[in-house]
Amino acid sequence: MDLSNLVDIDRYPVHEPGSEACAALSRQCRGVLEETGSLALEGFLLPAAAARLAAEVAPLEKISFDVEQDHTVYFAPRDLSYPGDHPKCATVWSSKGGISYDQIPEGSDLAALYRSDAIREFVARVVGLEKLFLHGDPLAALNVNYFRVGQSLGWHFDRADFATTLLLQEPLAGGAFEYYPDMRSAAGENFDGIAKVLRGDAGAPVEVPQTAGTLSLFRGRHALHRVAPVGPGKTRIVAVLSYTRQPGQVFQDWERELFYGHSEPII
Ligand SMILES: O=C(O)CCC(=O)C(=O)O
Ligand SMILES: [Fe+2]
Repeated sequence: MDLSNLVDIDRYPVHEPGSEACAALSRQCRGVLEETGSLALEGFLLPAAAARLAAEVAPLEKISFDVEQDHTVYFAPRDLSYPGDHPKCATVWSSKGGISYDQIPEGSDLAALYRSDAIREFVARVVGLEKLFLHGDPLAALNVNYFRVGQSLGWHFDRADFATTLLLQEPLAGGAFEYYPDMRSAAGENFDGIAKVLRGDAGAPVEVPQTAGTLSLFRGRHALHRVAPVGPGKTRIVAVLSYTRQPGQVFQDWERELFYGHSEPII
């Protein structure tokens, strides 16, 4: 596909994976991601393309599936053998609407961008993998999330190695993606540090600079992160592009029900 109508290829020459320009960009991005755990490519989408992609999915907000839950930072059930303010027991609140891959129009630019070999190859290089595959699940592969006024994603760790998101519409107020790098490590859970964040005692988090059209890669296994509550005015609309190391990965029906409110593709 021709990425030049979507991506600012002068700044981000991802369209020619074999070129030295793309190799240099990938190396540079990989360095930033390895060093900070986060990479935000502002203006990855051309402004007109960002507006077009947002317009493609804005009408779908009304059919989005709302998920609201109290959960621990691990998304594991509360362990009541710990005190209430311990990270294993304390809960945070999350609320957002989402649509699944089957609900995103087949011919949309957003779906085309997700399926682009060049972009997938670029992401693989940046995260240091030889190859990535499109997620095999007909619902989970590509999602769009809507955070309306008051909605947010509470502090949490991801289970996946990395996440790839594309901000399509920035809120007028609030809704920042915030994180504390290296909050935990393979060597230590740092419950005290996490408890401080939950108490609001940890000092300012790092904020990922995201504007409409920003492509972000984030390593959230050890970085505690959240989407701050969105203020009034505009919904935060973000696409989540899922890639996997192995082909053919799918969700269980119960997982689809839980995340999307349906388990069979709708369209
Ligand atoms: O909405 C985003 O920018 C990413 C949210 C996030 O951390 C997640 O989905 O795990
Ligand atoms: Fe996350």
